[in-house]
Amino acid sequence: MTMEAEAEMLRQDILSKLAYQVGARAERASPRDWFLAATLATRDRIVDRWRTSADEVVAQGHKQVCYLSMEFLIGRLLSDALGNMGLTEPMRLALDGLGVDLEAVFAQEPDAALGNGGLGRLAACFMESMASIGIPATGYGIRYENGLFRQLIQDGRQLEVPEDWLSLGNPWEFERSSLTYDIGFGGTVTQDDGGRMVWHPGEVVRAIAYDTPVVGWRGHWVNTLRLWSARATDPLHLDAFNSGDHIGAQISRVKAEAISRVLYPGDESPAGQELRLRQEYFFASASLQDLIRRHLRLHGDLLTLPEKFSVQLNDTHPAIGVAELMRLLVDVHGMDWDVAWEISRATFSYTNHTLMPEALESWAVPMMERMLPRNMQIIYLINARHLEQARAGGAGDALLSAVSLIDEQHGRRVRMGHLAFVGSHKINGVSALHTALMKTTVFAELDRVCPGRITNKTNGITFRRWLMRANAPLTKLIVDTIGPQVLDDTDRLADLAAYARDAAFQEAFAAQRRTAKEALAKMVRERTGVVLDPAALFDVQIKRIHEYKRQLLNILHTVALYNSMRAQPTGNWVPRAKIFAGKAAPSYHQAKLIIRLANDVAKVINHDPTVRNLLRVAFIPNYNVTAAESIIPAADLSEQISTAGLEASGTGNMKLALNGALTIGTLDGANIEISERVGLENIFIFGLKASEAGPLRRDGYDARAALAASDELRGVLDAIASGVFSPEEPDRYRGLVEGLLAHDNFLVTADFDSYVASQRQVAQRWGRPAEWWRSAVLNTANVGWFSSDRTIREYADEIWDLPVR
Ligand code: 26V
Repeated sequence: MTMEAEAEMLRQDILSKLAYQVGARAERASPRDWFLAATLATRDRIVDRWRTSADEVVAQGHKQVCYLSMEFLIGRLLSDALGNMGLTEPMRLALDGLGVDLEAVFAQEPDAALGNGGLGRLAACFMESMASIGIPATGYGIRYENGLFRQLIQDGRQLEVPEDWLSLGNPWEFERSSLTYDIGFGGTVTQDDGGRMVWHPGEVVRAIAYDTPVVGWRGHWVNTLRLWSARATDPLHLDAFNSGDHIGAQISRVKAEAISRVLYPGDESPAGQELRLRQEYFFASASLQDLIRRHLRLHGDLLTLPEKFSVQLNDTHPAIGVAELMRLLVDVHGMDWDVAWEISRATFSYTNHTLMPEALESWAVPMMERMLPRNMQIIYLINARHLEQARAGGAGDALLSAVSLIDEQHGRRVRMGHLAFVGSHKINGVSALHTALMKTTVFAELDRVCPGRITNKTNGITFRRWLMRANAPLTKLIVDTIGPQVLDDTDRLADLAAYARDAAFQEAFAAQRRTAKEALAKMVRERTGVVLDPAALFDVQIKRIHEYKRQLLNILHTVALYNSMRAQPTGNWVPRAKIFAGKAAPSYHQAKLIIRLANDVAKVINHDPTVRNLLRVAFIPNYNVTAAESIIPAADLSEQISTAGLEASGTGNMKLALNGALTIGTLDGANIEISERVGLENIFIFGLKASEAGPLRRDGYDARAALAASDELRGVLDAIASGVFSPEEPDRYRGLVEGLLAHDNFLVTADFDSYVASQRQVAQRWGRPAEWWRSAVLNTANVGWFSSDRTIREYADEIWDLPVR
């Protein structure tokens, strides 16, 4: 079909959707109406492939993946879906003919922020890659009515307001009102005459499925993202209502439906609340009940479950599923315990995303007993057998208490990481370093008792979203240079290396960057009032705000630059724009203080005429997937400066390098593997290594030596502590600076000098454009391996035992 013919058909469909589904007239349709109509027309085209994909799974009996994740940070879907279907240009043409601008339509779509950060975005990239490779998969999660909060910056401070992505309707989802499962909570457990355990829940909540199609590259395969929404089983609570207790009737409904109301906004610090455990059990149970129903329908016999399904646990959030699958197999389906355990372990595998001790989930035993009495009994049974085996293998008391599913040290808690580990046949880390550290820290003892299960799967990103869509002009340049095969095989990016020294190519590469920077400068001006010079070096740190990620180190460097520039305003400075974006957990006071400091520093620097053409600082509010898509193509320098050993992988590091930003970073997470591929000449590595930082942190690092040795550091900390950036409240940051000197847990002062020295090399390289752009091109050329298609192939091969087509 010609593009014009395709566009004409789309146009007719859009008009029909507009009239009959949106109920609007073309003459008076709002941008939102056009978005709905265009999306519905796109969705129709995906649905046909969705059905043929599902039919093929049935006909061929393919093995399938269930990806269980509390978070799917999918962002906007329309441009992704059109791009993968090859319909972007036909759609542009179709809308042009109606006097509607495609980009304006894209801008109408709310950003679905059903996740906090890296873990949730990884789940979204994986879903796209599984569809692109043609691996049958279902993503299971929660349909939060409110995703991650929207961040406002007011007087330099983070303010959280609710995000209501569903308020105007969601044209992507299909409500499956007949696909529901009942989820029990509380109550009692009895034994029936046959000896079977019977759970009588005190409360039952209904899970309703909402399906969203996930279309792969070139539209060959479509998978499903199935998100559960909570409903009261008896919404009116008629008994209570009729007896006059109108309020009581409402309360139980509200309590049930609260389960899918809102995403927990904390990342890396476990929310001890009951609601969180209710969310986890709710979605794990619904997903596993659905899995069993699907398996029985297709294959009839639960004994073959691991041959036909693999269940990946995305961190410990769905780990209660290990006990739940046992409950379903043994109690509900009457299977023998040992057989059920074999099947469970062969079905489950678990990905760990963080070693931070405070992020390892554990639940108080009394709460588990109250909320999930039968699951708690099952956990005890699993633990008894697990400890018995360990003892038989020669484990002594110390080892037994370390590998026990119950932590007896901290008031009896269930260790969810241990439960996931024991219940899985494979456990993976997300970068080579992270996996190695897993083996020597959190899972050292379990690795001894259950050897051979730990494996590495270095993270990846989908190039469709993070290169082709986010940076269409660069993609076009690449395709024009090395041919279109690169669109289907990311390894072909390596062919760009031949052009790294080519002056004309460098110029074209730099011109693309310049265009993206102009667009970002416009956005920053509109959203913050800060004026950025597109000719300046755009130095970018975008990620959740966390002490271990060390935005503070970057701010200290900003102040160091400022001090030096003011001391020598006519010096030979490289103009820089320091760009920050990221959200802090609402209860994470230190992280919020860092946001405030960044904004206060920005305010003073941006108003100081001495550095007007040399230094600007912008904090872009409300960082999300959509913001990332416009910041990443405009970045010259990528800040990946976590304390070594603490960032499990990072994936923003990959997105920025792919788009040709140079990394300044520590030897942490996937930075190490990036440096191995781009070459140490094309990356700026500084600071302590994990092998040095780990012991230093454990033994208690003393910042005073670093302070005594560095005039520059003293100058920076003095300025901040004395109120240079908070003149209206000079002591605002005194505590922060004193805290840093008293207990610098993340070794900010230890790495400061090395970081500043490395930043000087950055500036020198920028001053030699031919070298800079050569390095930039080599970054893009050498990171093809970080495609999530590669990661998924490794999972398929080594964890899921799936043939990859
Ligand atoms: C943990 C918790 C703890 C309980 C309360 C709510 C909550 C929400 C999210 C998380 C997980 C945060 C872990 C996370 O996002 N880790 C990141 O995972 C990325 C993908 O593997 C990886 O690249 C990052 O280095 C890692 O920080």
